[in-house]
Amino acid sequence: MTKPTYTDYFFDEPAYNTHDGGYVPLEESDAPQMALRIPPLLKPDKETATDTYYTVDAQEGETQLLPGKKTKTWGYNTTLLGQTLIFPKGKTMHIDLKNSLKELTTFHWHGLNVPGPYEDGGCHAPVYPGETKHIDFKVDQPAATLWLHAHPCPSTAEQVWHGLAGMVLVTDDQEAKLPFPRNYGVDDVPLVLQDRRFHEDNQWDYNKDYDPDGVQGPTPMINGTINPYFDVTTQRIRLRILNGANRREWRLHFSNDLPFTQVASDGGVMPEPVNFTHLMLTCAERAEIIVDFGSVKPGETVTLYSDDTPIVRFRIHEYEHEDVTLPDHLVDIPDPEVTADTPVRKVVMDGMDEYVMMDGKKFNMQRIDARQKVGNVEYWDITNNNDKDSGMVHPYHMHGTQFLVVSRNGKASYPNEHGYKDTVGVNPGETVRLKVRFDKPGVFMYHCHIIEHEDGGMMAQIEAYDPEHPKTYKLMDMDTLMNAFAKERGVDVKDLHLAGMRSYAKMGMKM
Ligand SMILES: [Cu+2]
Repeated sequence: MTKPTYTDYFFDEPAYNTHDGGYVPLEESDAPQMALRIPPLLKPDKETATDTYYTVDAQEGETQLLPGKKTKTWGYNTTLLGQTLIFPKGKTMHIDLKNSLKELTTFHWHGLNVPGPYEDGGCHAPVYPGETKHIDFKVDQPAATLWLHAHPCPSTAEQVWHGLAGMVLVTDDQEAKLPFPRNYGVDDVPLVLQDRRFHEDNQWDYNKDYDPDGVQGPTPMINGTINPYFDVTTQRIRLRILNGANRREWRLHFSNDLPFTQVASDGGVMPEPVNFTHLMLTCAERAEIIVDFGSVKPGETVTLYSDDTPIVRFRIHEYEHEDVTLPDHLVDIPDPEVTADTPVRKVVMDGMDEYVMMDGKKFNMQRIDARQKVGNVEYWDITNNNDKDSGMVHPYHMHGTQFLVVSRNGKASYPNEHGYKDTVGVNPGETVRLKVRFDKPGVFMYHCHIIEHEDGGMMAQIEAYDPEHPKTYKLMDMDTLMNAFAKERGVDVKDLHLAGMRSYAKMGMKM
């Protein structure tokens, strides 16, 4: 059976962020082309058959992004973005979280099924400057492309903008048996998609570029590279694409509409591969795609675009021909059973600009908005209340779980949404039904992943509880965090400016 090749982006076109007055279109930089940076693999401090020890160090530095002055950037174990961590399924990880920055941060493992809120690393788990905290957890989920990013509300957006975002690859035996390229950096390549605006002396200026609907820049930055090219030396490559932008959607396609195959989404390998010529990713979503250059001659270049802007040039070199057909069925994934009594929970993402809310409220760190028993399955109906013609797609993300996308406005979910996900784009006026189960206890956040919306309060939190082992959590509060930020920045708390604060102020609400 020949599988269809999808040629559109699925999403409602009027909801593309291009309609908004504040939208910043991408522009090709006139900087000289540079080899795509490949984030190095982070070397474990120690490794045994069952345990791996890492130190993740959040640090400041300078990175040569454009000719001339280096740009001040932040990163994990490097000056920008991160070194890639490998988490083999079944192993116990022991991680020192070191903060070498001048201000507090947190280490959030986006997509990782670990207990919350401390291991998960949201706003309740600050690591103060000069401090090292330690976490341990067992890797308990299938192979997937996850990521690590800062999550210190209400300054998550600014810290991610500075560069605190790294790749995390979960590996397992099942994925290892599939005919996928997996030679890291050669034919298995992470692709972190971000955008920045360069100001005087090649510097970034988050506050100058601030937009409550999400900060954007005109210049594509891929793995922290401006105008990158990648030398292709194999017929097929696997791209692990992460939308690491604060707000931008990426509408991806190759030159000559070269088709490609998506094999994994946020939570891992999909039951079936899906063929595309065009793919849209909303913020924080991941897609692993396999591109076959078998129809391209050595010496030619295949360009990856977002809309009409080139973002990576793949220079095709001599390669050994291979004849690999992906199976029609890749993996079986568990589909938790539901009954007529399965509860339906309703979540509403509301507003734009500073007026964003979740269920009519702005986020409050001390308030638990919902509770769900560990191991129970519930439907979650996520509604985007924005106006159909003038609203935005809100990428909805949950900590502490990978969910299934059941339907969109009662109709079938998109063909590449049949695997596990942790982030899903919800169109204006749409309700997306999810099937949600928590396997680990904790307090977990759920929110819009346009990071400025999250900082502005389009966020809530749930306690996943185990009645057999009740727990109490020490939840952080905004005053403590704001006082800490003020002290670290050497300003009075009334003169402190963090991204989300003005959204609360504008609505007359306290954080
Ligand atoms: Cu949003």
